Amino acid sequence: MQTTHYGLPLGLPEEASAHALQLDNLTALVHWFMAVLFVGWGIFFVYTLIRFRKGRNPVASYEGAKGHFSTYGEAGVVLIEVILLVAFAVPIWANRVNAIPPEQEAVKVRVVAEQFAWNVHYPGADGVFGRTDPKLIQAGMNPLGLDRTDPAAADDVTTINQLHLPVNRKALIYLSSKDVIHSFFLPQMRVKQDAIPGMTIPIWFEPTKVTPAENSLPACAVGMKCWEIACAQLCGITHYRMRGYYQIHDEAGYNEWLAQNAPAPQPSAVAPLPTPPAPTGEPATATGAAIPGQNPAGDGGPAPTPTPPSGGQNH
Ligand SMILES: [Cu+2]
Repeated sequence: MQTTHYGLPLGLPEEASAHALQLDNLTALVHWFMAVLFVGWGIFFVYTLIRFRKGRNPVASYEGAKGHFSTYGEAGVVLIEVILLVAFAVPIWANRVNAIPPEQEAVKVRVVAEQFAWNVHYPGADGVFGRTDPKLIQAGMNPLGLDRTDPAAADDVTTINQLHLPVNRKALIYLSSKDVIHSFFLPQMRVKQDAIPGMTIPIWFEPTKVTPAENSLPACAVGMKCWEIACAQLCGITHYRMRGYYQIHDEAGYNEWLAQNAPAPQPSAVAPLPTPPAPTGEPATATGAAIPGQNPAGDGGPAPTPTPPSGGQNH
């Protein structure tokens, strides 16, 4: 099972995305390059110990080296590095990272990191993400602040710490964070990107392998062998347990998962109508007690607004 790249057993997780092999080959190449530099400079170091030993050079030369060899050498190194950067690194980066596929070609998902979880938002059948509003965020109930009254939000699927994607289709993830800098890491996809508050960063990749059964729920939970969404940025006191899991399905399995998790269509929208808001004898106390507990922002202003949705969710 152990694979090698240019003769090196890197011991990396399996390659399950289209660009994984290229990335691993580059990693191996860089290791070989480092080995050559290490040996080369090691030999040079030993040479200087012998060549400039005290016995042969009792008095240090105050004039130093003559000639232009070192100048040419340094200019040569700069030139090679410029070529590596301009001719290779920048174009490869632009192709792999910045060439974001058109939305209609890709499966698009929003991932919003927070201390200490991954919130995942699918646009649903209409392909449009419903409106979100920080004022609607309720810990546990609505961590994304999704406005279910928005028509585009009616079919949206949300999950916590679960990402599901189809194989052989480009995945386009819009990554952001609610609080601090996190890092979204999918080891088998060879994807790692910082999530930065105030920014929405697109990431794309193409899964090429369906997650093996032993790495899929429920089997993987027992042996802790799930394909993991790891947070690769120390983000707070329980950073270590900021772990989600992700699963790559075949097309049918993915559609089945989506269908199973799609919200029930009409009843929730209809429910508030026949049930008018109960007249509250002590509005200030009742709403005041409910809102701060659910919403850390504690926006006391629009007190009547949060009441109807919570009545609707009871149905
Ligand atoms: Cu984190």
